[in-house]
Amino acid sequence: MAFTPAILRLSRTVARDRGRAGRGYRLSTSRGRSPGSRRLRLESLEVRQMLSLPAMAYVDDNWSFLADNDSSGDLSVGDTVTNANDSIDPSGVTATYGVNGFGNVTSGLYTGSLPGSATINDAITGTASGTVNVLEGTYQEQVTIDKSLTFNGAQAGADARGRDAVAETIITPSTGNVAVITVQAPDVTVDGFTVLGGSNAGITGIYVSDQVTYNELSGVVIEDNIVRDFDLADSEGGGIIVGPLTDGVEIAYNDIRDFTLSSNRSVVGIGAHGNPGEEARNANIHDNFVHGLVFDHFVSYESNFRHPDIAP
Ligand SMILES: [Ca+2]
Ligand SMILES: [Ca+2]
Repeated sequence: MAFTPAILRLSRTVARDRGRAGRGYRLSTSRGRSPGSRRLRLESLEVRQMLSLPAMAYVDDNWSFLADNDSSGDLSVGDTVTNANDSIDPSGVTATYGVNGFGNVTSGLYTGSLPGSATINDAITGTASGTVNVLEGTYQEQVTIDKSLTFNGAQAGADARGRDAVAETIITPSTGNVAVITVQAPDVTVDGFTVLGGSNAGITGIYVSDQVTYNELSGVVIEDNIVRDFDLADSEGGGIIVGPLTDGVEIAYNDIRDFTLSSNRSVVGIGAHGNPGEEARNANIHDNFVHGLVFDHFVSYESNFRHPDIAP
Protein backbone atom coordinates (compact mmCIF):
# COMPACT_ATOMS: atom_id res chain seq x y z
CA MET A 1 0.00 0.00 0.00
CA ALA A 2 1.41 3.37 -1.02
CA PHE A 3 0.44 4.93 2.27
CA THR A 4 2.89 3.00 4.42
CA PRO A 5 6.24 4.33 3.16
CA ALA A 6 4.97 7.90 3.28
CA ILE A 7 4.28 7.57 6.98
CA LEU A 8 7.69 6.03 7.54
CA ARG A 9 9.40 8.88 5.75
CA LEU A 10 7.37 11.31 7.78
CA SER A 11 8.31 9.84 11.14
CA ARG A 12 11.98 9.61 10.29
CA THR A 13 12.03 13.27 9.24
CA VAL A 14 10.47 14.21 12.54
CA ALA A 15 13.05 12.14 14.37
CA ARG A 16 15.96 13.78 12.61
CA ASP A 17 14.63 17.26 13.28
CA ARG A 18 14.14 16.42 16.90
CA GLY A 19 17.71 15.24 17.20
CA ARG A 20 19.03 18.51 15.87
CA ALA A 21 16.77 20.80 17.83
CA GLY A 22 16.42 18.91 21.10
CA ARG A 23 18.86 18.18 23.88
CA GLY A 24 21.84 18.54 21.53
CA TYR A 25 21.13 22.24 21.13
CA ARG A 26 21.46 22.83 24.84
CA LEU A 27 24.87 21.19 24.76
CA SER A 28 26.07 23.49 22.00
CA THR A 29 26.75 26.13 24.66
CA SER A 30 29.88 24.14 25.48
CA ARG A 31 31.22 24.54 21.94
CA GLY A 32 34.98 24.97 21.93
CA ARG A 33 35.58 22.76 24.91
CA SER A 34 37.01 19.32 24.51
CA PRO A 35 34.66 16.43 23.71
CA GLY A 36 35.41 15.01 27.14
CA SER A 37 34.29 18.21 28.78
CA ARG A 38 31.07 18.11 26.77
CA ARG A 39 30.34 14.59 27.95
CA LEU A 40 30.88 15.60 31.56
CA ARG A 41 28.49 18.50 31.14
CA LEU A 42 25.90 16.19 29.64
CA GLU A 43 26.21 13.70 32.46
CA SER A 44 25.96 16.33 35.17
CA LEU A 45 22.96 17.87 33.44
CA GLU A 46 21.18 14.53 33.26
CA VAL A 47 21.97 13.71 36.88
CA ARG A 48 20.65 17.08 37.97
CA GLN A 49 17.47 16.59 35.93
CA MET A 50 16.86 13.13 37.37
CA LEU A 51 17.23 14.48 40.89
CA SER A 52 15.08 17.55 40.52
CA LEU A 53 12.51 17.20 37.76
CA PRO A 54 8.93 17.45 39.01
CA ALA A 55 6.60 14.53 38.29
CA MET A 56 3.71 16.86 37.44
CA ALA A 57 3.79 19.85 35.14
CA TYR A 58 1.28 22.25 33.60
CA VAL A 59 1.30 24.09 30.29
CA ASP A 60 -0.94 27.07 29.60
CA ASP A 61 -1.21 29.42 26.63
CA ASN A 62 -2.41 32.30 28.80
CA TRP A 63 -1.03 32.19 32.31
CA SER A 64 -1.62 35.12 34.63
CA PHE A 65 1.49 36.44 36.39
CA LEU A 66 1.11 36.23 40.17
CA ALA A 67 4.42 36.84 41.96
CA ASP A 68 7.87 38.14 41.00
CA ASN A 69 9.62 35.86 43.43
CA ASP A 70 13.15 36.92 42.56
CA SER A 71 12.24 40.65 42.37
CA SER A 72 13.83 40.72 38.91
CA GLY A 73 11.27 43.11 37.50
CA ASP A 74 10.38 40.72 34.72
CA LEU A 75 9.22 37.19 34.04
CA SER A 76 11.88 34.71 35.11
CA VAL A 77 12.17 31.05 35.99
CA GLY A 78 10.84 30.63 39.52
CA ASP A 79 8.08 33.25 39.34
CA THR A 80 4.54 32.21 40.26
CA VAL A 81 1.80 31.99 37.63
CA THR A 82 -1.82 30.90 37.75
CA ASN A 83 -4.43 29.83 35.22
CA ALA A 84 -6.83 32.68 36.03
CA ASN A 85 -7.61 33.19 32.32
CA ASP A 86 -8.93 29.69 31.72
CA SER A 87 -12.60 28.76 31.89
CA ILE A 88 -12.00 25.37 33.48
CA ASP A 89 -11.11 25.74 37.15
CA PRO A 90 -9.79 29.33 36.82
CA SER A 91 -7.00 30.07 39.32
CA GLY A 92 -7.24 26.46 40.41
CA VAL A 93 -3.73 25.79 39.14
CA THR A 94 -0.79 27.73 40.54
CA ALA A 95 2.64 26.84 39.18
CA THR A 96 6.25 27.93 39.23
CA TYR A 97 7.21 29.20 35.82
CA GLY A 98 9.95 27.18 34.16
CA VAL A 99 9.85 24.57 36.92
CA ASN A 100 6.39 23.01 36.77
CA GLY A 101 4.63 25.73 34.75
CA PHE A 102 5.35 26.19 31.04
CA GLY A 103 3.90 28.23 28.19
CA ASN A 104 2.97 31.88 27.76
CA VAL A 105 2.08 34.51 30.35
CA THR A 106 -0.46 36.94 28.90
CA SER A 107 -1.76 38.94 31.83
CA GLY A 108 -0.55 40.41 35.10
CA LEU A 109 2.49 42.56 35.90
CA TYR A 110 4.94 40.81 33.57
CA THR A 111 4.09 38.81 30.47
CA GLY A 112 5.76 36.80 27.74
CA SER A 113 7.63 33.51 27.71
CA LEU A 114 11.20 32.31 28.12
CA PRO A 115 13.24 30.02 25.86
CA GLY A 116 13.25 26.55 27.33
CA SER A 117 9.99 27.16 29.20
CA ALA A 118 7.62 28.24 26.43
CA THR A 119 6.43 25.08 24.73
CA ILE A 120 4.76 21.75 25.38
CA ASN A 121 8.00 20.05 24.38
CA ASP A 122 9.79 22.13 27.01
CA ALA A 123 7.36 20.79 29.59
CA ILE A 124 8.02 17.21 28.51
CA THR A 125 11.78 17.80 28.75
CA GLY A 126 11.32 19.36 32.18
CA THR A 127 9.13 16.65 33.67
CA ALA A 128 10.13 13.31 35.11
CA SER A 129 8.07 10.31 34.08
CA GLY A 130 4.75 11.45 35.50
CA THR A 131 2.05 13.73 34.13
CA VAL A 132 2.07 16.74 31.82
CA ASN A 133 -1.26 18.61 31.90
CA VAL A 134 -1.81 20.89 28.94
CA LEU A 135 -4.53 23.32 29.96
CA GLU A 136 -7.23 24.62 27.62
CA GLY A 137 -6.02 26.79 24.78
CA THR A 138 -4.40 26.60 21.36
CA TYR A 139 -0.81 25.50 20.87
CA GLN A 140 0.97 25.55 17.52
CA GLU A 141 3.80 23.04 17.64
CA GLN A 142 4.76 19.47 16.85
CA VAL A 143 4.87 17.52 20.09
CA THR A 144 7.26 14.62 20.63
CA ILE A 145 6.64 12.43 23.68
CA ASP A 146 9.98 10.72 24.23
CA LYS A 147 9.56 9.51 27.79
CA SER A 148 6.97 7.45 29.65
CA LEU A 149 4.30 9.83 30.93
CA THR A 150 0.63 10.67 31.01
CA PHE A 151 -0.12 13.50 28.62
CA ASN A 152 -3.46 15.08 29.54
CA GLY A 153 -5.47 17.68 27.65
CA ALA A 154 -8.32 19.72 29.06
CA GLN A 155 -10.83 16.96 28.24
CA ALA A 156 -8.90 14.03 29.69
CA GLY A 157 -11.34 11.32 30.67
CA ALA A 158 -14.18 12.69 28.48
CA ASP A 159 -15.22 10.49 25.54
CA ALA A 160 -14.42 12.43 22.35
CA ARG A 161 -17.25 10.94 20.30
CA GLY A 162 -19.67 13.80 19.67
CA ARG A 163 -17.88 16.03 22.15
CA ASP A 164 -18.57 19.65 21.24
CA ALA A 165 -18.79 23.16 22.64
CA VAL A 166 -16.47 22.56 25.56
CA ALA A 167 -13.08 24.09 26.29
CA GLU A 168 -10.40 22.07 24.53
CA THR A 169 -6.65 21.81 24.43
CA ILE A 170 -6.03 22.31 20.71
CA ILE A 171 -2.69 21.37 19.18
CA THR A 172 -2.16 22.42 15.58
CA PRO A 173 0.92 22.04 13.39
CA SER A 174 3.16 24.88 12.31
CA THR A 175 4.10 23.20 9.04
CA GLY A 176 3.17 20.31 6.75
CA ASN A 177 4.40 16.74 6.39
CA VAL A 178 4.68 16.07 10.10
CA ALA A 179 2.89 14.23 12.84
CA VAL A 180 1.32 16.69 15.24
CA ILE A 181 1.84 14.39 18.23
CA THR A 182 4.48 11.65 18.01
CA VAL A 183 4.68 9.00 20.73
CA GLN A 184 8.12 7.36 20.74
CA ALA A 185 8.33 5.97 24.27
CA PRO A 186 6.56 3.09 26.02
CA ASP A 187 3.91 3.55 28.71
CA VAL A 188 2.49 6.80 27.36
CA THR A 189 -1.14 7.88 27.61
CA VAL A 190 -2.46 10.69 25.37
CA ASP A 191 -5.86 11.69 26.74
CA GLY A 192 -8.28 14.52 26.03
CA PHE A 193 -6.78 16.64 23.23
CA THR A 194 -8.03 18.15 20.00
CA VAL A 195 -5.64 17.90 17.07
CA LEU A 196 -6.58 20.48 14.45
CA GLY A 197 -4.87 19.83 11.12
CA GLY A 198 -5.72 23.02 9.25
CA SER A 199 -4.43 23.61 5.71
CA ASN A 200 -1.23 21.60 5.94
CA ALA A 201 -0.28 18.87 3.49
CA GLY A 202 0.74 15.45 4.69
CA ILE A 203 -0.37 15.72 8.30
CA THR A 204 -0.86 12.82 10.65
CA GLY A 205 -2.65 13.69 13.86
CA ILE A 206 -1.13 11.21 16.30
CA TYR A 207 1.59 8.72 15.37
CA VAL A 208 2.88 5.92 17.61
CA SER A 209 6.28 4.38 16.80
CA ASP A 210 9.81 4.77 18.04
CA GLN A 211 11.77 5.54 14.88
CA VAL A 212 14.76 6.84 16.87
CA THR A 213 15.99 3.95 19.02
CA TYR A 214 13.77 1.31 17.38
CA ASN A 215 12.59 -0.15 20.67
CA GLU A 216 9.22 -1.86 20.62
CA LEU A 217 6.59 0.27 22.33
CA SER A 218 4.01 -1.21 24.68
CA GLY A 219 1.67 0.32 27.23
CA VAL A 220 0.57 3.15 24.92
CA VAL A 221 -3.03 4.40 25.18
CA ILE A 222 -4.55 7.03 22.84
CA GLU A 223 -8.01 7.95 24.13
CA ASP A 224 -10.60 10.73 24.24
CA ASN A 225 -9.00 12.76 21.44
CA ILE A 226 -10.66 14.69 18.62
CA VAL A 227 -8.66 14.78 15.38
CA ARG A 228 -10.41 17.08 12.96
CA ASP A 229 -10.43 19.55 10.07
CA PHE A 230 -7.52 18.46 7.95
CA ASP A 231 -7.24 20.04 4.50
CA LEU A 232 -4.55 17.79 3.10
CA ALA A 233 -4.57 19.23 -0.43
CA ASP A 234 -2.48 17.04 -2.78
CA SER A 235 -1.00 14.81 -0.11
CA GLU A 236 -1.57 11.88 2.21
CA GLY A 237 -2.49 11.97 5.82
CA GLY A 238 -4.14 10.23 8.68
CA GLY A 239 -5.88 10.67 11.97
CA ILE A 240 -4.27 8.22 14.39
CA ILE A 241 -1.66 5.78 13.08
CA VAL A 242 0.02 2.93 14.94
CA GLY A 243 3.39 2.35 13.33
CA PRO A 244 6.05 -0.40 13.30
CA LEU A 245 7.51 -1.98 16.44
CA THR A 246 4.45 -1.54 18.62
CA ASP A 247 2.62 -4.02 20.83
CA GLY A 248 -0.85 -3.65 22.30
CA VAL A 249 -1.44 0.02 21.53
CA GLU A 250 -4.99 0.89 22.59
CA ILE A 251 -6.94 3.48 20.60
CA ALA A 252 -10.38 4.18 22.02
CA TYR A 253 -13.07 6.86 22.45
CA ASN A 254 -11.56 9.10 19.80
CA ASP A 255 -13.46 11.13 17.19
CA ILE A 256 -11.78 11.51 13.78
CA ARG A 257 -13.62 13.82 11.41
CA ASP A 258 -13.65 16.26 8.53
CA PHE A 259 -10.69 15.46 6.30
CA THR A 260 -10.49 16.81 2.75
CA LEU A 261 -7.97 16.33 0.00
CA SER A 262 -7.92 17.19 -3.67
CA SER A 263 -6.11 14.44 -5.52
CA ASN A 264 -5.70 10.72 -5.92
CA ARG A 265 -4.14 10.11 -2.54
CA SER A 266 -5.09 8.12 0.49
CA VAL A 267 -6.22 9.17 3.92
CA VAL A 268 -6.63 6.87 6.90
CA GLY A 269 -8.89 7.70 9.80
CA ILE A 270 -7.35 5.22 12.21
CA GLY A 271 -4.93 2.55 11.11
CA ALA A 272 -1.90 0.44 11.83
CA HIS A 273 1.05 -0.48 9.68
CA GLY A 274 4.27 -2.40 10.20
CA ASN A 275 7.25 -3.81 8.34
CA PRO A 276 8.45 -7.41 8.14
CA GLY A 277 10.11 -8.05 11.48
CA GLU A 278 8.88 -4.72 12.79
CA GLU A 279 5.19 -5.45 13.13
CA ALA A 280 2.47 -3.45 14.75
CA ARG A 281 1.16 -6.21 17.01
CA ASN A 282 -2.04 -6.56 19.02
CA ALA A 283 -3.36 -3.07 18.31
CA ASN A 284 -6.60 -2.72 20.25
CA ILE A 285 -8.76 -0.27 18.30
CA HIS A 286 -12.31 0.09 19.56
CA ASP A 287 -15.11 2.57 20.27
CA ASN A 288 -13.94 5.31 17.91
CA PHE A 289 -15.89 7.43 15.43
CA VAL A 290 -14.38 8.04 12.00
CA HIS A 291 -16.58 10.24 9.85
CA GLY A 292 -16.72 13.22 7.52
CA LEU A 293 -13.82 12.21 5.28
CA VAL A 294 -14.64 14.16 2.11
CA PHE A 295 -12.78 13.87 -1.18
CA ASP A 296 -12.78 15.56 -4.55
CA HIS A 297 -11.30 12.51 -6.29
CA PHE A 298 -10.90 8.81 -5.77
CA VAL A 299 -9.34 7.85 -2.50
CA SER A 300 -9.18 4.83 -0.29
CA TYR A 301 -9.69 5.09 3.38
CA GLU A 302 -10.04 2.59 6.11
CA SER A 303 -10.81 3.03 9.75
CA ASN A 304 -9.05 -0.16 10.78
CA PHE A 305 -7.38 -1.91 7.90
CA ARG A 306 -5.64 -5.25 7.78
CA HIS A 307 -2.18 -5.57 6.31
CA PRO A 308 0.28 -8.48 6.06
CA ASP A 309 2.76 -6.61 8.25
CA ILE A 310 0.31 -6.20 11.09
CA ALA A 311 0.64 -9.30 13.25
CA PRO A 312 -2.27 -10.56 15.34
CA1 LIG B 1 11.03 37.51 38.09
CA1 LIG C 1 -5.43 28.53 28.57
